Amino acid sequence: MATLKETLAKKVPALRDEIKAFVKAHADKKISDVSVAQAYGGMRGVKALVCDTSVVPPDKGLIIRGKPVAELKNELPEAVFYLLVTGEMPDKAAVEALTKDLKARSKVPDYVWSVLETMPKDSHPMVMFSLGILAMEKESVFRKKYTEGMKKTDYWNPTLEDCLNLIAKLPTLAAGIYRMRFNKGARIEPDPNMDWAGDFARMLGVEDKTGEFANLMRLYMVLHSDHEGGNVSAHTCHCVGSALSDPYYAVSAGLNGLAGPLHGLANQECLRWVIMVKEKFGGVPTDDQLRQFAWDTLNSGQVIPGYGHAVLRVTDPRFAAFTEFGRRVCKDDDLFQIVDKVYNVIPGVLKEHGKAKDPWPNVDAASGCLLYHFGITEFEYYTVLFGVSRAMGMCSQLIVSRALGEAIERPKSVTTEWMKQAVKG
Ligand code: HAX
Repeated sequence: MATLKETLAKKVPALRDEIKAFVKAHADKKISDVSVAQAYGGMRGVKALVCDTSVVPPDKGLIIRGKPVAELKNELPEAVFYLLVTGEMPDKAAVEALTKDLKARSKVPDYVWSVLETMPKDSHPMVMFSLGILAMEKESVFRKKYTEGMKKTDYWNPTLEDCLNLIAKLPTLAAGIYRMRFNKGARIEPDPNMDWAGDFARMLGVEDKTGEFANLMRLYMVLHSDHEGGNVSAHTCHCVGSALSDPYYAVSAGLNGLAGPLHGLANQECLRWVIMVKEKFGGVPTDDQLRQFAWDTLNSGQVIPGYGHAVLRVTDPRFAAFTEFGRRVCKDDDLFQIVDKVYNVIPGVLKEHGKAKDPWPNVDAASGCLLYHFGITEFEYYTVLFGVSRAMGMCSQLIVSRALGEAIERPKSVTTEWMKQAVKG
């Protein structure tokens, strides 16, 4: 058994040397060209970032450190975090040690609750979540060590400490926000004997006689954990972290990007759309009714939430994992049946519509109806769950960046006038 920190400490020096030598040997080799369309079009496809925690091949979907996400769906999120950070799958004892370590760090300072209690009652839960993390910045070990004076080669160590503290506290913080924001009663304290995601499920206070809600939370936390480096939340976190802002600043910033409707907020939008379908047709519609409803959405200038992706060009394997769970646990649920039917109808509609490059469902298309089934009916909260999970990916990317001593981000921007001159040339 080697703890996460021991494994990382063993790997970091060799990894740093390997990358240094690689860059020195190939410094001038070109890996990407940039077109005018890419510069104005969200830099889609430009290869200018390095992220070793995961890749998303358009025809396969998420692969974490060489393992397709479908192979990880029965693992605990703690094991996946260990894998993300170190590139190695931990043994059972190492997972247990990490769970224990996280539980020992899981208390949220009282001043955070005081800050959140002063917020307007109708604040978005993502604002509360992001602010709660930012409020905890004074706990940063990285900032303290940096202020005292620290060698660059040591940066990864306090970054890891901050990330472990942060990840440990996120379920407590997120569950407390759920109970506060939606008047669910007093906060439920962490249980030191439970796993990270199972305890999160318990602290939310959702009734769970079968234990399947805890299983859903474990699956949810694994599936949303990482999605390479260029998506808005990961890239924002990386960019802010590259200025050596500590993980509290960087993760809070990344979550503010996750809160956008084209990114993580799509899961709340998606369920809203499915419920509109159910209300309009008084239950599960026919294929023709659903097709017409989808066209009405598109013709009114809106997107079909949960469908399309900037990188993927197949059904998202994370969607497939959620629908497999739904078929096992709630196949007769009306909303789940609509989600299943939407999958049969929407890709055809989007193909006919002819705009979306990817007509297939992404991760957000199925998760909401499962949460709703277990009684989490407050859509506005869904992105917070996504955020708790995605913090694992953002943190692992930050730890690796600090271990490699990556530079501050500073790409060159140009003016439209410069572009006009450049295309003439
Ligand atoms: N419904 C309708 N139109 C869509 C569409 C959808 N689901 N997906 C893409 N399009 C449209 C785009 O709006 C764009 O139209 P314009 O040319 O008029 O601007 C056109 O098709 C081309 O877009 P694209 O290249 O296929 O897609 P992008 O890389 O620009 O955007 C998005 C990817 C995910 C933002 C997009 O597919 C979308 O808006 N989907 C719906 C929202 C959604 O599900 N977001 C969550 C994505 C997963 C995620 O990050 N979760 O966090």
